[in-house]
Amino acid sequence: MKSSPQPNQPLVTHIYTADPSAHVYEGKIYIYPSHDLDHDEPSNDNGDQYKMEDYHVLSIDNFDSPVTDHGQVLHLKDIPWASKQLWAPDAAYKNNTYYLFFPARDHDGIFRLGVATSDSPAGPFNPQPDYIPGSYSIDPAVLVDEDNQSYIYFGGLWGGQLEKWQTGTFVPDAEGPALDAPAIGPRVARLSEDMLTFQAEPTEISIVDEEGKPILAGDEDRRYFEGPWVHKYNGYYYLSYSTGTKHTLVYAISKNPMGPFTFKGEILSPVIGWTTHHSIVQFGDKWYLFYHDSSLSEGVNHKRCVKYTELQYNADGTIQRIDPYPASE
Ligand code: FUB
Repeated sequence: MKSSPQPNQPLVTHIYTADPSAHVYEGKIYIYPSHDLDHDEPSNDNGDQYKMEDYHVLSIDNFDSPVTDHGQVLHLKDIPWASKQLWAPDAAYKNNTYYLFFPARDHDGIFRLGVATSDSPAGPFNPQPDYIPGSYSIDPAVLVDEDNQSYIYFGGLWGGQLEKWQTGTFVPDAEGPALDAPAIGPRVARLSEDMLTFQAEPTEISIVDEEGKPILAGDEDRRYFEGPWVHKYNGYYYLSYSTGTKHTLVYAISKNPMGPFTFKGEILSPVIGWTTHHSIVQFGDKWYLFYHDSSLSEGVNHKRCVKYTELQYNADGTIQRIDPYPASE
């Protein structure tokens, strides 16, 4: 008999998985991860080693039940506009439809965001023929707010190409800002009612310190790198993300889903492997962090595994920092 997933342990070991976006649909937890390919080619800062070609969906009825792998739900070959690298996806539910949002490089090598639809949270997903007009970069995360308005957050530095979009158009050789200039922020756009297009051009989110001053590009402990996630708690929007080079997950809060967001602190200390990427979801009366590390491959950055652990808030709404490798294990 298959066993139930344990906190801080790989959810599955038969495939490499990463970038978990977890949601509660139909009373179960569905996890939408990247599916890392098992290869031994060299790595670079452009992320060429992340050459994923398909998506699987995982689910658990609850934390006492085994993980189901629903198999391949979308493949690169079925996405007309995409050429390679199916990176971190997210899912959303609206209009009696499940939407899978995902990044991939188009046929010019530029990262774009696509959408695929299904009538089941477990897929399979049917991709739209073209990418979302006006979309770029990576790591889409979608929030369907209580008033039914949907927001898409996205963007990633380095291999995610966000530096190249500072002017609003793609500048292939663009560099990041000076270290004492405001850091590049993630992007946000309201989604159309049918979830297939942006209502307006994406805007840049400002992340500021407690005094309202922008976090600077040289502030690697706090500046945005990739992997945005937005959840709501006690009337606040929590934007959490990876700092990239410092390998931590951090968060900032706002009363407005479009920002500005005020930096608050760290959620998850560095994990094994270069990347860190997560989602936060409520199930019953508890909150959970889904994240990944490279422990399953003993540290190979592009062979990762998805894990979960409980997340706790303090009385003032701040989040307690999580150690991914607690001493009791
Ligand atoms: O999985 C490929 C990329 O690695 C993701 O898009 C980033 O967030 C990082 O986890």
